[in-house]
Amino acid sequence: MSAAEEVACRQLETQGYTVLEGLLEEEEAARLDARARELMADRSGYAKLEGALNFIPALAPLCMHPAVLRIAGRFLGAPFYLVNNVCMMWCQPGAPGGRLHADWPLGDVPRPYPPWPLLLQTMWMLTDFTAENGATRLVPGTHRSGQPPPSTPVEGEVAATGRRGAVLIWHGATWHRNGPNTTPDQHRMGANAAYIPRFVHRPELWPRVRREIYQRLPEPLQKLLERSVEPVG
Ligand SMILES: O=C(O)CCC(=O)C(=O)O
Repeated sequence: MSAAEEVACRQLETQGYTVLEGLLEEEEAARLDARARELMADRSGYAKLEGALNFIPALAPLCMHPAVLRIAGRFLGAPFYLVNNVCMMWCQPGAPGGRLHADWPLGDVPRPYPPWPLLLQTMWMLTDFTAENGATRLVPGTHRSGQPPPSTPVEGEVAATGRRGAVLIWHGATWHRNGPNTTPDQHRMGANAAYIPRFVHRPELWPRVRREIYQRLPEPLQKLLERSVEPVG
């Protein structure tokens, strides 16, 4: 693991999230952003495209980026899996902020939640993420609370900002939401890929990868998706 990855792991342990800059070429991030926008018709403010690997196979290198896999291995043990295919999350100008939450599968888990992650989340920044354009907001340290967020306002939220090509990684128990996009004209596009340890498995919840797409993916990514591919026939 590189020194930057060690720092990222420490931040994940203490704050529940970290941002690694410059993992993806800015030009490639811009291409993926443009492709996602072409495919997404929803202009309602905060739009999602689930199962995006089926439509944008060029997302594959993000899902199996070696730095992300090393960090995921540290927190999830081996083997771990990619669960949600990939979900594009587009925060359009004027989009309202989301509701603070902890991630699946914690809604089904007795409290206090375990300290180790049942889900490790990544959000690839395909545009710059700024405090104004809807960068994901997180409440540092809340992954250690063992609880979901209260319904009352919470102090100490931080916007996870970064340049196009950075990746935000968070422990699924860290309270978070998309920030509001208060700009008139700046878009925020993220590609979300989530990893689970072997003992967490609910394939019926996630968009399966189409078999013809799966067969063309590199072998390491096929392994990460082997429980998420469409059945034969
Ligand atoms: O789009 C965002 O910044 C937030 C995403 C989110 O809340 C989630 O993936 O659980």
